[in-house]
Amino acid sequence: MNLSYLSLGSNMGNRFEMLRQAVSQLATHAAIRITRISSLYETDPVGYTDQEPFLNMVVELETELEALPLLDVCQEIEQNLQRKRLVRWGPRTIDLDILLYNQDNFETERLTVPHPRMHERAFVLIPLLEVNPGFEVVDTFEAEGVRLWKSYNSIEEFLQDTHC
Ligand code: PH2
Ligand code: MG
Ligand code: MG
Repeated sequence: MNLSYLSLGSNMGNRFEMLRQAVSQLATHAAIRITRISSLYETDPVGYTDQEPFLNMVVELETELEALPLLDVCQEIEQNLQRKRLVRWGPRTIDLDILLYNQDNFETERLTVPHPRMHERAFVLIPLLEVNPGFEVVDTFEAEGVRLWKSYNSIEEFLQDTHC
């Protein structure tokens, strides 16, 4: 079994519903078991800053899938949720990024693990540390621009929350 951490983000349309649908599609995949979810955070846009704030979260999962098939699943979910990306780092309905896959380090054309920019991004590190406080974060990072938005006691509670 493989352990992986994904970052999810949305800043277009019903951001909450995008995250909920994405987590629901991961959770119902036969080869994936979500083991923990972070709280949802509202975060100032990083990189390309002239866009709406994001909702971000991190999920921990166990999977029988190798990393590239897991990436395929992430990209299918992005397609299912009508992702349209016009600008690199620009607004998107949903973004699913593989942060970590076991202890692996590799770089292919499609995927680099660990995610190359995760260590400088508070919108990734804060929810990641919430899910697994054991991670050693290399540098002190700026925790600005990341606000707790909503917390859940369980994955089920999140998936059943249709009132946001
Ligand atoms: N994703 C990006 C670029 N900038 N900023 C925030 N706050 N949250 C994101 O998920 C995000 C971003 C590229 O994927
Ligand atoms: Mg991304
Ligand atoms: Mg991405």
